[in-house]
Amino acid sequence: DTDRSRGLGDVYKRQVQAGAGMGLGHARTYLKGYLMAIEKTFIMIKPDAVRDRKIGEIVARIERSGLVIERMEMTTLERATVEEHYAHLADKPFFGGLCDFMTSGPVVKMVVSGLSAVAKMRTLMGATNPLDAAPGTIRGDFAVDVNANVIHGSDCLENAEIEIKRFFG
Ligand code: DAT
Ligand code: MG
Repeated sequence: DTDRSRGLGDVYKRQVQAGAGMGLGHARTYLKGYLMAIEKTFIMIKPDAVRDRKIGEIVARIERSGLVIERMEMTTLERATVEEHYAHLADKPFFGGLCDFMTSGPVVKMVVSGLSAVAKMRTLMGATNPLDAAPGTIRGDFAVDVNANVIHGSDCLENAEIEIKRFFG
């Protein structure tokens, strides 16, 4: 997986070199790309999508975006792990139902890497509430209910690191 990350960097370096002969506007675009970091984010296909046999379509969208799936495993989560993962929502009325849902069947957990992988995956996923998620996003296309919204993705780089440790050790 290190090799694949390095490969991505090389592609980008070539683009930056190609940008050296361009005008200022293009050069700035290339420089911005060069400064974007290759990140790792934690992604989980939730039990509703696994039950509905959407794993393949969701994985295809992630790969088609140019991001790289570095690790992937199907597992059924322990309730304690879910409670820790969603601790920021512990005082919400839906917390119990959320933990029931997340332990109701297997999930597919992943480490996904690439340029700005955290934000890129949030864009691919769409808004938390599928009613607000744009068509073309994973939640917009595969979910109708905030109680079963198909996919999890880390919301920032710091949480990505914490979540990768939590779910992959
Ligand atoms: P996200 O999953 O987009 O990061 P979050 O961290 O705020 O959103 O919430 C985690 C999950 O909790 C979310 O994916 C679905 C559930 N959830 C959030 N708000 C909810 C609500 N108002 N009613 C029911 N479930 C909700
Ligand atoms: Mg969240």
